[in-house]
Amino acid sequence: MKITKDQIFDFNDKNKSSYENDFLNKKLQSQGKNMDEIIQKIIDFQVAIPSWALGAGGTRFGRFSFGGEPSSLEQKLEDIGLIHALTKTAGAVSLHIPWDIPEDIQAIKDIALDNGILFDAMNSNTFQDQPNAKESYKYGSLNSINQASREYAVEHNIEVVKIGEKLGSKSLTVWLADGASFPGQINFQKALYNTEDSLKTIYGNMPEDWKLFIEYKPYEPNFYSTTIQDWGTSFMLANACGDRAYTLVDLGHHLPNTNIEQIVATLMMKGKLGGFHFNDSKYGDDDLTVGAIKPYNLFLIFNELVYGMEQNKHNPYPAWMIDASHNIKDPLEDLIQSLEAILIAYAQALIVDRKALEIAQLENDTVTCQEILQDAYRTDVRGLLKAARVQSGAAIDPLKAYRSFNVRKELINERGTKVVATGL
Ligand code: PSV
Ligand code: MN
Ligand code: MN
Repeated sequence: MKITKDQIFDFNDKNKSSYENDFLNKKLQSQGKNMDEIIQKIIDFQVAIPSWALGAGGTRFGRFSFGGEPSSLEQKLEDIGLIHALTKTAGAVSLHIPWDIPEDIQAIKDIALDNGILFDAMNSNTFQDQPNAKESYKYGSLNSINQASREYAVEHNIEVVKIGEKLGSKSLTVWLADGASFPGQINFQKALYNTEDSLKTIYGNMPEDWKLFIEYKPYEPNFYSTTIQDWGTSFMLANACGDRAYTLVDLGHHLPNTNIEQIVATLMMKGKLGGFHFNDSKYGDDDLTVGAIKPYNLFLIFNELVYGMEQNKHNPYPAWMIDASHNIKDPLEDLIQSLEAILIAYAQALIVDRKALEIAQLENDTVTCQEILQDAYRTDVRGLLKAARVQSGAAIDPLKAYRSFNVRKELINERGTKVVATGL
């Protein structure tokens, strides 16, 4: 199925009455801000969709089919194309190897081009043993005490880079399940040493214009220790690798109540925030829809991201990706909801009165500081998103358009009720 420009145009024509930005425009002008520039920033914000977010939902306890799931990489790209046609915010895909090994590279590139999709970071997989694997990752991969497993994992990452090069990707994300489930199981220092050594080898084998993103996570699947447990460990490893190695922040990879916005600020100040995975959580790495649980927290994080993007020019523009799971929802609807939450938080951060905030901070006027942030957070910025969408050719209300175009029904008609097993 393909959504045409005419369909979107007709939909927008029927739904155009619903937004009004005059009041907000006056307010922004009084702060010396230009609303058109803010709208342009919203249009420019593109978030990669991971290929594993499009299949049947659920958890390791069970997966539930909803019908019309993509059963090939081609179909996954088509699904992202649908989301991109509706939102104009999902112009990239993040692939996972070996879940997504492209058989015909040119054909895959053609489909991506046709749908306006770029290839963002490649993800390697050294947390599962594949059928016919020569070595096992049962006791670790890049950190393994077993040299053969380590080398096998390094080789896999180099292979992923090679596939990514053919597709036009420019970065590799490494997330490791490596750690220990019981005290005494591994030697912490040897595990960290081996991880650093392996990452340096991978980094040394990447093309000069590639970036390495090192993801951290405090626990799961190992429940006693994870070798790259926190941003500090990732930062240290990135520094050991070199200039083009960065830390990747995944919102779900923190212990409860961690001050993620402060981590963002620290990394950006040091020019080391490379990648960002969006999701939301109540307890741990729940991978819930972005903004579903803690939208104010998301805003505070975006507040630091916007500040960093404006102030820390030595920090590269971060690679944004959604890393959430839809569980019982239609994945395309869930991704549209996530994109909406991301853009709302971003727009709210863009309208923060930074000059007034700086003055209030200089005066130690804590009350005014809080008022300024909450004023932005409590502003309804959905009109800005609608204006951005009209300008970029997206649907003014992507979720409503998705339903009114009967996308899921069409996909079920085309593809039947297949279930895709890949995914987390
Ligand atoms: C596992 O926690 C995880 O969700 C990480 O966040 C990675 O980014 C993703 O899997 C893909 O490997
Ligand atoms: Mn992640
Ligand atoms: Mn995760």
